[in-house]
Amino acid sequence: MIQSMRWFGPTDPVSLWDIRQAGCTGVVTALHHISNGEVWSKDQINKRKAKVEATGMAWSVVESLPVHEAIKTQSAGFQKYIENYKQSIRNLSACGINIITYNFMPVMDWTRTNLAYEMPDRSLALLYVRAEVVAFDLFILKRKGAENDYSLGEIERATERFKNMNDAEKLLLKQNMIKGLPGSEESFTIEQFQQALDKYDGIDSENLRSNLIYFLNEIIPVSDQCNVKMVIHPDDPPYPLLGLPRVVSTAADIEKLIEAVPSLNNGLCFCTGSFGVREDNDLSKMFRQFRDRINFIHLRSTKRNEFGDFYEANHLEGDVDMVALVKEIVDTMQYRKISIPMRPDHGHQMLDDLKKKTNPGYSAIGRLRGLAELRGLELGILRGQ
Ligand code: DNO
Repeated sequence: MIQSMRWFGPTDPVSLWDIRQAGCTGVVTALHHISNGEVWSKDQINKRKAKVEATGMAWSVVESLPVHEAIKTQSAGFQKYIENYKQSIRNLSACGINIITYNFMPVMDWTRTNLAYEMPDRSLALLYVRAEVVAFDLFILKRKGAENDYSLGEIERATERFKNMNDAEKLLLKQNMIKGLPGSEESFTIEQFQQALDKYDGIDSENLRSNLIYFLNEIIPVSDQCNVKMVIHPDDPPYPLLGLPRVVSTAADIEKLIEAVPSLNNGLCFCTGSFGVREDNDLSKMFRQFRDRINFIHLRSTKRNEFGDFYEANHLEGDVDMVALVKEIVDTMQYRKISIPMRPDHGHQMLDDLKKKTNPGYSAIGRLRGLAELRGLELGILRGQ
């Protein structure tokens, strides 16, 4: 695998040299300073590329070229945003960058309720507590009709949880839900958040899927022309949230996208941490099924419980059978005769990073630990053949 790490650009507390010292040859980055919907110019792309290359690494993957909300809802201006998107693909290709990640999650990108969950070894992990999401929905956002989306048991657990939270905890939960985690393009006040949700009134999963397929039919021919691999990131977590549909959560979802737009450039960012939250997602099987179009890999594990909660485990622990999966990846790379870019996704905040202000999930040392373990695992598998 091409070992890479995500870099949020010049304001990231983790430097490119830190990433190089972690043993990476690839950098995953995006032009976060350009607002969502604008064209990425060749000039801006080349500037970023030169920064990365000055440290002896390559800009291996774009994560993400964001999809404007108007495209997801097909509302005013969406065609213009699609044209801009196509131009950004062309510009990236002209600058020699040919793997582009994006997602199609309505309103919110990845979501967690607690960004500092203490593990037994005192490192801090990211946690998702379903009762807290339900409590946010029912008692903070007070979304109309929210109670119809949950079972009685879920409402009871949420009520109980909310009763036991103090004001500071409630405020923190609200911020975690609406402020946007690192890499998310959106950040809201509660009123803006409700307005953003309202735009999905009347858009169910079939409408969203059809808007995604429309978008793919527009952009994949462009990526075919300029030899760019588009990779969609799955929903995180992989199910509907706050009444919003999500359509990239399971193998069946991916199959529908491929059936509609078969080009191999209509590809997948295989994120084990996102897919792995669902027990019905058989990761090794899915990897094999989509192996011809997986062109970027996020490796991470989660540990779930029966209530739909999960925390981010160490990379080789939790519910993801990482050994089986990396074997599958090695096999695929040999069959395709390529090396696929991979990044250790997230990591615990640990050691010296506990004293620092870090981007949740993206501190240096936890990711370095994950990468080192994964690198060893891959080498062990290769040598054992
Ligand atoms: C979270 C990330 C996501 C991902 C986007 C891709 O840590 O994996 O924010 O970058 O969903 O568009």
